[in-house]
Amino acid sequence: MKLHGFPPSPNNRKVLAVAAQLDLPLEVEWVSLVKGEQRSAAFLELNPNGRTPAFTDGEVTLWESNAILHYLVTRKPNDLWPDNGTDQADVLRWLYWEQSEWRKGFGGLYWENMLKRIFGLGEPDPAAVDTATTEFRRCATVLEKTLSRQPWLAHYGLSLADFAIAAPLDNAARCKLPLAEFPHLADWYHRIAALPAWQSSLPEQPAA
Ligand SMILES: N[C@@H](CCC(=O)N[C@@H](CS)C(=O)NCC(=O)O)C(=O)O
Repeated sequence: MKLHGFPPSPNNRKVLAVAAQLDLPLEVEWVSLVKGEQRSAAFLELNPNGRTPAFTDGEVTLWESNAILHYLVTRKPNDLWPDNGTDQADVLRWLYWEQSEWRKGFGGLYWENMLKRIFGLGEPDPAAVDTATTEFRRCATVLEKTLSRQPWLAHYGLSLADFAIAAPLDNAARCKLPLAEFPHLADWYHRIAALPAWQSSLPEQPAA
């Protein structure tokens, strides 16, 4: 199994962490977003969207990070994907939310406070930082409410949803995500970050 991607970015990071948690061997072929390698002809053969990650396993080629997570959990028995339909719907709800809402929740601050510098596009714009901070707070409030009632995002226990949604929080300090305003969310992230699989799959971060 091979991840073709840029390990530090959240949609790639989650794949590395889930593979480590399941103890599945996963090779990594770096596709540098900093160098624009996601637009190379070779990468577009794997993912015509020109976005990372792409994933291959023998004849199988997949893109969309959450589909890749689902592929991984079907490889061996595990608890990250539940076996009854109600719990599956609970996990899926969070995976869809991650792609539709959470992406916007952290994405603005990622861009302003980290990615602009990495791409040499200048300093954060204060007005954009304000808007992005409001968006982060909107999404973080949803997580905070859930995590004030239960230890993990899905009712039944630790699941793919936790791995997918925790992935961007590795860069909380660098991106100035106001995580400390959300104590249950911060505590949940620290519990995930303490998992041996999370630690063993921590990627190298690009320099600004
Ligand atoms: N829905 C896609 C999103 C993929 C995505 O946005 N990947 C980012 C990195 S996290 C990327 O490759 N961006 C580079 C670009 O858009 O040029 C997934 O979950 O795989």
